[in-house]
Amino acid sequence: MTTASNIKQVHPVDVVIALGANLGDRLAALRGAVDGLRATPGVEVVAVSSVYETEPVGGPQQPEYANAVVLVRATIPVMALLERAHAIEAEWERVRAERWGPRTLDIDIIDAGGAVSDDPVLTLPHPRAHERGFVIVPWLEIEPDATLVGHGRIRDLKVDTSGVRISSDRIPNE
Ligand code: A4P
Ligand code: MG
Repeated sequence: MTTASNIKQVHPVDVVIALGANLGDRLAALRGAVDGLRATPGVEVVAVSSVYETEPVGGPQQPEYANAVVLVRATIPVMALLERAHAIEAEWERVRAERWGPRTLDIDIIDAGGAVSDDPVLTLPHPRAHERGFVIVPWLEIEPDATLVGHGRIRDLKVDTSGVRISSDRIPNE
């Protein structure tokens, strides 16, 4: 097994992070997540996508999501970034009740400099990212030439984007 703690990377590493929320004040949660990342020592927020209104994929019947993708440059290990992501989720009173269920804030690490890990604590790249319009569409907006390790250029992926609509909401990047 390739464990996440064994990932050897030459820092800094470009990390793609997906944000999602479908309970409470969704926009405040997405903005809070970016603020939390920006306040993390060793993390520089490089780009933030628009906010997208997306139909829920999987799980129980649940409200629409607000999704966005953030590109950061990190000089901390990716495991430390995941721990930080969990702490930010906890600040937003994220409750883990059921898999794929509704949540105030979800922060997923999609790609970390092309690293590959099958560690269940941190699987890289995110195993479902390549088939999810709510990840690929916002990512394409901020990084049109991006590749996803094992899947090639993200613009060439065959992804169902029918439930993904750009909104006029913005997350400040400053
Ligand atoms: N984990 C492993 N790899 C990663 C990674 N690359 N990034 C572990 C983040 N976490 C990772 O996550 C469960 C465990 O996965 C954690 O302990 C972490 O260490 P979780 O956030 O508690 O649970 P989850 O989010 O319900 O599970 P999962 O598998 O991350 O769900 P998905 O696949 O992210 O799906 N529909 C729309 N429209 N928009 C959404 O944002 N999100 C989901 C969640 C379902 N449907 C959605 C959306
Ligand atoms: Mg998650």
